[in-house]
Order: sequence, then C-alpha cells, then structure tokens
Amino acid sequence: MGFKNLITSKKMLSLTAAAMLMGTNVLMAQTAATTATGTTAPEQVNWMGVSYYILLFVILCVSVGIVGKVFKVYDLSQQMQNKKPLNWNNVMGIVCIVFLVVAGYGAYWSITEQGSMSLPEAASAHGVKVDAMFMTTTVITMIVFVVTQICLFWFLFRYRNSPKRKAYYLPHNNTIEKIWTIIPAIVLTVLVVFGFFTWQEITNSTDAKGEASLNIDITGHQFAWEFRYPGKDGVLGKKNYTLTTANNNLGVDFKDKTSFDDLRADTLVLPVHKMVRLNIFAQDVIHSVYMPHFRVQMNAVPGLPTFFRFTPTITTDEMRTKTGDPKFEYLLYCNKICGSSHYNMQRVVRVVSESEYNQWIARQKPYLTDALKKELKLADATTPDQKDNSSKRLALNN
Ligand SMILES: [Cu+2]
Repeated sequence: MGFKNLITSKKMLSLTAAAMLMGTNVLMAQTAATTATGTTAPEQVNWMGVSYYILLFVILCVSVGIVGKVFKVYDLSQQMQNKKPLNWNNVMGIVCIVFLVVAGYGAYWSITEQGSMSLPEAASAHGVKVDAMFMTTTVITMIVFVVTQICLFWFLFRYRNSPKRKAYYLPHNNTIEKIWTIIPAIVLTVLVVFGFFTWQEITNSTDAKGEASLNIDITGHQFAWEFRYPGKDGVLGKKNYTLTTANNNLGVDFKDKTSFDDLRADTLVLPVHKMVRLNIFAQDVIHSVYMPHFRVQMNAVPGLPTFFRFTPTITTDEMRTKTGDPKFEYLLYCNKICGSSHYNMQRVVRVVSESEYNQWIARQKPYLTDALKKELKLADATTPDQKDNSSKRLALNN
C-alpha cells in the first residue's frame, strides 16, 4: 500500500519530472559543449546548463542547512549536560560579518574580473562624455553601496541582542528624514541635469559654422542594413517610400537631381575626425542602429526617420594597436529583436583616414544602376562618356 501511495503521490511525480528535466538539461549542455569543441577531452567539457547552477545552489543550501543542524545538535547536547547553551545572537552576528567580507570580496572580484570584459575606450567625441557620465554615476553609487553595506552588517554584528543592553525605540525623527530625502534629491538632480545637457548636445541636429556633416543613409529591413552615400555633390537625394521597387529598394526619388550620383555601399566606412550624420530608416519593423564602440544607439522606426550625429575619433588601425587585438573591428548591430534572423544584422564598421576614405568612396558603385535607369526610362541621366559609349555602340550596330 505504501508503494502505491508513493507512485500516485503528486509531490513525488512533480519531483521526478523536475529531476528528469534537470538531468536532460545537464546532459544537453554537456553534449552541446562537446560538439562545439569537437572533442571529448575532460578539460574542454563546459558545464554551462542552467540546471548545473541550480544544482550548485541546492548543494550550497543543503550544506548551510547541515552546518546549522550540527550547531543545533551541539546546542542540545550542551543543554542536556546543563552547560551554557549556544548564544545564537553571537552566531548570527558573526555570520553577518563573514557575509560582509565574503560578499565584499565577491563584488570586488566581479568588478575586476568582469570589468576587463567591458568595452574599450569610446571611439567617438560624444562617447567620451557619455563615459564620463557613466563613470560619475558608478563612482557615486559605489561609494553609497560600500558605506551602506558596511554600516548594515557592522550594526547587525555590533548591536546584536544582549541582556546587558536595552533597544532604543525611535518612532520618528524629522532631521533624519530630511537628510536622507534632500541629499539623494540633490545628487540625482545634478546627475539628471548633467545628462540632459549632454543628451541635448549629442542630439543637436545643426552643423556648426563652416562644418558639414557627412550624410549617410542607413536602412534596416529583415534582415540586413543598406547604406547609401552621397556622390560628388555631397548631398543625398530625396526618398519616397512609394517609389520602392526591386531595383530601387530604398525608394530614392530621381526627380531630385542630387540623387543621380548617390552611391550604394556594402560596408560602413567612416573618415576619422569627421562629423557623420546617420539618417536612419526602417522598412518593415522596428530595428535599432547600435554601435557600442562609438556609444551610438538609435531606433530605426518605419515611417519615422531618425538620425544620429557623431564624430569617430579613433581609426580601426589605432584601435587594433590600443586593444592589442590585430583582428579588432568596430561593429554595427541591430539592437531590437526584430525577427528570426535578427542575429544576422551585424556589420563591420571601418574608421579610416581621410585619404583612405576618398580612395574607398571612389570605388563604390552608383545606386542608379543600368537596370534602374531602364526601369525609370532615364536616357538623359547618363553621364557624357556613357553617352559617347552608347553612340559608338549604335554606330557599330549600324
Ligand atoms: Cu533588426
């Protein structure tokens, strides 16, 4: 009867299901790691499954429970022998101090170990300001964190329950209330105002006197980015989504003469120390232009053109030397989970010298392809030498 109860028990069934699920997860994680490394060498096996960490946590909890029970048994045996029982307030006080030291070291380890995995220095002019704001906030919150944690656990230890002391009852104190309301309010106001002015400066859309941004169109669609550069005139032609066809996939308006020399590019190449204005478009769903090294992020919203102006300050080559990584590349990502192949929307961004940029741009293909010319019946749009060629061809045909 006992066995029947055991196998029909809902608790037992749930436990078995959970154990099986965890076991499968651990096995799958091991198989995935073995397949990824292509070897079964024990040092290469990576136990990265969620269940592995859940199991570790459970083992830790059980160990703490066992230590607690040992203390409890010791306490009971002391009482049975009419000896002084264990002072649990002292035990808890010491545990608090141990936790303070261990967790403090854990926080320090986390910052030093994972901190080195963070991004290299900002590669854009405004990025330096963003980093400075980030640093200021981090330092302030870190000081508050360290001071409050030390106070919390030290007070728990220092003022643990003792028969020699009577707790002081403090129902309300206006001075304390004022201090802990006003100080954070001032600090937060300063941080927010500082951030507001910096953001205003970053999103300022007007070029300063004597300065012209390099306008580049970036269009996101499922699942790629398209780049359009201005031609020799330095102006990008107008766009109109109703003109979109297979050959004119960005909907460039060729009634606007400045469109004729526009170029199509596969890579985002930027000249160093030159203000760039990215005009951001989306054709289907919301995407997001994200270039972490330049501290640039702006959503690409269908029907709502956005832009981001920034100045790259470090070339790809310089960054390779700085990071000591000869394969370093700046990257452009889509930062909105925009569909099943969202991960495909990663592109290399190259920051080069002015002369290298000029050489590169000279090699880019015109947006106005022959097929598109045919589609738009743009005979007069051809350049003079192309006209010469066509007349020669006609002559030959005759
Ligand atoms: Cu996307």
